[in-house]
Amino acid sequence: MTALTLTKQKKIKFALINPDYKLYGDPPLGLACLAAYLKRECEFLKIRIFDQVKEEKILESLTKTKPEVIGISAVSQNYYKALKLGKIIKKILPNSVLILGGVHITTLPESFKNSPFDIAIRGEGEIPVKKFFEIFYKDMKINVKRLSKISGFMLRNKDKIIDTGLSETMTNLDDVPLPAREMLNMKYYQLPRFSSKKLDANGAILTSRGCPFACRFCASSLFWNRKIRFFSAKRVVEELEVLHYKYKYTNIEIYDDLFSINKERLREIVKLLNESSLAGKIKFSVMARANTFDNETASLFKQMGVYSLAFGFETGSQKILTYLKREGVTIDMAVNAVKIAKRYNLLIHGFFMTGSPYETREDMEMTYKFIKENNLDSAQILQVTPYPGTEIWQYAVENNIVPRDFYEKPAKELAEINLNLLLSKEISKEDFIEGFHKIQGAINQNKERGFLTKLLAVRPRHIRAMLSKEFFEKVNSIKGHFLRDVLFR
Ligand code: B12
Ligand code: SF4
Repeated sequence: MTALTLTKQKKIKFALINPDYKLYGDPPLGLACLAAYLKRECEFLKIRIFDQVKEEKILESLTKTKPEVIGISAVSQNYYKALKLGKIIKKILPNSVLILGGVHITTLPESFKNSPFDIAIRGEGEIPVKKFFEIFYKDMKINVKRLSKISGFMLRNKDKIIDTGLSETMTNLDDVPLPAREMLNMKYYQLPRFSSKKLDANGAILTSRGCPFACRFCASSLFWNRKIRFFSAKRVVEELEVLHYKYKYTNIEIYDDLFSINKERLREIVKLLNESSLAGKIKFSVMARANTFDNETASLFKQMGVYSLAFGFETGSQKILTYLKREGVTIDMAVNAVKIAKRYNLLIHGFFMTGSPYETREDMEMTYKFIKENNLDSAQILQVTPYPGTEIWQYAVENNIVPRDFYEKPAKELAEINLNLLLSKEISKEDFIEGFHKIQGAINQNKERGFLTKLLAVRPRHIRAMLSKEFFEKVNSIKGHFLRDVLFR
């Protein structure tokens, strides 16, 4: 790699790529936050985000514009795509600096060694990437000596790999500007969805970063170093105004792992929202955690305009719940959370997982019963997937269920059973399949009810949106995903 040259007046071109191309995708808010922050902090940058762009088109554009720095974002599930794209980019643009960021490399840093990336950023991106560009702007080459003193970097020094650990995080999240949605392909995130209340498009917002808990299957708390930080209530309402007035969303999904954990902030959000011109104009769906959900939270949700709650119930078996989420979380808390939500007339979606270590057919039966008895409005069951860095991953690797380079190849589609990934030794494959289908049967009964109700809500404008050129282009490119994505997400 040779040093690049740049006249001082010229801007450094920085391309940021989300390798997922998916019908009904979700906006990559992490990239949009990073871009907004860099735009403000590094005026010498010319940033472009590639989201919802096919690989051929990305490569065509990169070849033409030759950005000095190219960054790819990846969670484990799409790491193989980032790897493939990175290898091609390295061949066609050997002088561009290629950076990898996101959850995968943060939780499985060993992936860096045999990858085509020059640098990787581990953890929150804003501070290390800003520092990288401040140094890069002066030298126009990777200054390993200086970068190796900054946290958050993986670097190459001849044959050696340097890992400076997790990045420094922003102390005040409000210092991150509103996500640069104007740089995203927003039209793809404005299609009507069957999962929304009236089939409108779903907007998305993140009002905090992190989680203090330590569930054995979850990479999130690990990524954020088991800490949680919040955007202020004022900043949250400001972003909601943009989502509603600029992007016309009336349904908004709050992506946070634990939106309601800070009650004081929740009260403030409800107050500010109801005092603003947005009062009553937005319907929200949020994630909630059963052991932190109570009457006051439900009441605040109701006042705010929340109509749907998603709980990670995971299982109906106390033994498996204690294994997955550790001590202190009980099935009774889950049952109680359902009762409270119903009392406040909130729709309840339950996430469940099965195939966990130590799970038996009897444990699966308890999950089936939980779904049946609690009369949830909708639910989803997925097979437990080992994500790097988690205890479940460690178990899967130690028991030779997954190789360490598992995510370098395409993973099997979700919603399909993958018997090679069955983590429990206490259940036969046949019993697992039978149990899984039984649980899915209970869920589908609910889905059919919901689907028929929603069909009745279809309006001409939804049909018009679905008949758009882009819609068909995307459907054609991913036929297999159509029904699941459009109808049942
Ligand atoms: C919202 C969310 C979703 C949404 C939207 C995803 C999206 N497009 O953003 C939905 C519901 C669609 C979703 C789907 C999935 N998700 Co998700 N999701 C989240 C969640 C809750 C927040 C993500 C987020 O926006 N974070 C906030 C931003 C600021 O962080 P960020 O995106 O990581 O970006 C920062 C840094 O990583 C870095 N960075 C990111 N990219 C780059 C690139 C470069 C070049 C650089 C330098 C830096 C950099 O800078 C950013 C700013 O600081 C996280 C958990 C969490 N709280 O983080 C899980 C999480 C990321 N999801 C996870 C998973 C597993 C999935 C799915 C695979 C689930 C599934 N089984 O289908 C899919 C994969 C979809 C995909 N391809 O991204 C796991 C990832 C685990 C792993 N090891 O990969 C997480 C950590 C949750 C968990 N329980 O473990 N997800
Ligand atoms: S599953 Fe939810 S509560 Fe558990 S560690 Fe992950 S984000 Fe936190």
